[in-house]
Amino acid sequence: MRLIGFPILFFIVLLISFSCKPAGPPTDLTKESIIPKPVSVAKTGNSFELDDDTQIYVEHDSLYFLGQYLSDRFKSATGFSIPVKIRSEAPGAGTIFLTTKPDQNLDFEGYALIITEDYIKLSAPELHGIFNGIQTLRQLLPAIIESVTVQKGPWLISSGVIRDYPAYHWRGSMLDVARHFFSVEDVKRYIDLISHYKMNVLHLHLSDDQGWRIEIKSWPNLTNYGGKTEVGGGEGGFYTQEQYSDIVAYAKDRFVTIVPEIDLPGHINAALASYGELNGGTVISKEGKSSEKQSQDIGKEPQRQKLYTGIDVGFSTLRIDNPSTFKFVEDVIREICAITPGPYFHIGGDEAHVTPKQDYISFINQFKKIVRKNKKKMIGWEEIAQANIDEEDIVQHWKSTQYAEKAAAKLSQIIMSPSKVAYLDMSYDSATKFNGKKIGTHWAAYIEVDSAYSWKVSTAAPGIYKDYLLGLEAPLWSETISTMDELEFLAFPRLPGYAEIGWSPEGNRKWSEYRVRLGKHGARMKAMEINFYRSPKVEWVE
Ligand code: TNX
Repeated sequence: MRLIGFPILFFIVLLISFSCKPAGPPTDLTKESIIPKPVSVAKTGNSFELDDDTQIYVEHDSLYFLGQYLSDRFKSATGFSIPVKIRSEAPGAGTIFLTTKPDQNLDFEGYALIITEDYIKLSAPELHGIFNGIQTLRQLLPAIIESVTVQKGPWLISSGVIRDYPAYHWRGSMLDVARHFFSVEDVKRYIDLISHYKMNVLHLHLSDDQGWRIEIKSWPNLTNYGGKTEVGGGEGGFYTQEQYSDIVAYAKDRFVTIVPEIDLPGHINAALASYGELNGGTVISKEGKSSEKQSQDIGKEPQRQKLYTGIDVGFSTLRIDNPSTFKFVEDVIREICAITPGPYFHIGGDEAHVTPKQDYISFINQFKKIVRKNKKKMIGWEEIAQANIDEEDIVQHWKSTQYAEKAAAKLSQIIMSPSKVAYLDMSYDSATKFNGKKIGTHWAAYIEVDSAYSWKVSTAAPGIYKDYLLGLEAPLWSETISTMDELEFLAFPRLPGYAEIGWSPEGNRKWSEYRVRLGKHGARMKAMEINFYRSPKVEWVE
C-alpha cells in the first residue's frame, strides 16, 4: 500500500504544482505576434524587465527625440518616467541603448534589436530604422502597454535578436479628406497608427468635386467657398497652410512623408464652383462631348458651378483653352510645393471622363512641367500612362493592369493600389455596418481581411519588373465615412496586413499563420482604442 501510494501521491503533487504555477515570464521571442513580421527573429531563452530603474541612453544628440518618444510611449501604462540620457556607450544593466552604429550592415530603414536579460540595444544606420525598431519593441511588451491609464506589470520582454528591414520602400495609405473632411487631430492619429505598422507615406487627397481642403493664398475662394461643404451637405472644412505644415512636421517626426494630391483635370467641381473664370473655354456637355461654342460672352464672367454633395464621379473638368486654367494650376502647385518638404506632388489624373482625350494628354504633359519646375516628382493615377511620362514619373495603379504595363513600358515607377484587394473603402462583406450604418462600398469587390492580405505587390499586375515597383498604398476614400470611428472601422484590421505586405519578405507570408498573429494583436488594437472590425475570419484574443 505504502509502496504503491507514494508514486501516485508524488504525481498528484506534481500535477497540482504545475497547474497552479502562474504563467512564467515570456522567454520565446520567436512566439511574439509582431506585425509586420520581422525578417529574422532568434530566441535566447531569457527575458528583460522594464521597471522603474530602467534608463534610456542614446548615443548622440540627434537620437534624443527618439529616446524621448520611446519613454513617452511607456509612460501612461507603466507610470514610469524613464529618463533619457546621452552617452556614446551603453553603461550596462537596466538600460535601453539607441545607437546609429549597427554591428552589421542594414538597409536604411532597417534595424537590429538585441535583447538580453540585462539590457536592450537597438541599432540602425538611420534614425528611421531606430523609429521602426521602437515600434517592434512596443509590440514585445504586453498589449496593455498601449493603455492610457496605469496598469499592473510586470513589463517583461523575451530575450533574443531581431534583424529586420523592409521589402519595399513605399508603404503607405491614402486618406480622402475631400469627400468628408477630417480634422488635423484625426489626421495626426492616423499618422500615429500607420507609422506604428512601419508605414512611411501618407497621401492626402486634398481636393475633389465635393470640397477643396487646402488654403491657396492666391485663390482664397477655393477654401472660403469650395471648402464649405462635403458629401451629404455637411459643413466641410479645410487646412490653413499653417495647419498643413503642422501635419507635415508631425508626420516627419514619425518618418512619414506627406504626399499632397490635387486632383486634376477632372474631379474639380469644388474649384469650378469657387471661381467663375475657371468655367470659361470650350463647353463640355453632360454627356462628355465637347463643342466649339465658347461659354464666355464677351466681357461677362462665366457662371460658377453649383457646389456638389453627391458621390458621382467623372463629370467635371478644367478646360485646356481657358487662359485662367494654367494660371490657377501654376499657383496651386507652386503654393503647395513651397510648404511640402517631401519630394512628391500628386496631380490626380483619374476618371477625367469629360476631358477630351487629346486635351487630357496635353494637360498631363503640362502638369509634369509645372511639377518639375517646382522641383518635385510627379505622381498620378494610372490614366497618366497615356501621356509622355518617363522614369522620373510615378504611376499609381488602381484598376487597369494595362495602364500599369504601359507605365512600366515607359520606364515609369509604379505604386500598387489594386482596388480589388487594396481599397480600404470597400466593405468587408454585404453586411458591413458600424453603429447600425452601412459603410463602405463594393464597386471593386468585397474585401474581407483574408483577401486583403493574400496578394503580392510583385504580381498585382502582370509584366511589371521589380525594379519599377516602389511598393504599395492602401487608399481610404471617404464617401461613406465621416467620423474617426468609421474611418478606423474600415482601416482596421486590414491596414496592418497592408503594412506587412509592404514590409515582410513575400515568401515568408501565409494567411494561415498571419491570422493567428492578427488575432493575438486584437488585444493591442483594443488597448490602442482602435475601433476595429471583428472579422469572423480571425479568432480574436482580447
Ligand atoms: C474611384 S480610385 C476613384 C475615387 C473614388 C473611389 C471610390 C480613383 C483613382 N478614383 O474617385 O472615391 O473610386 O472607391
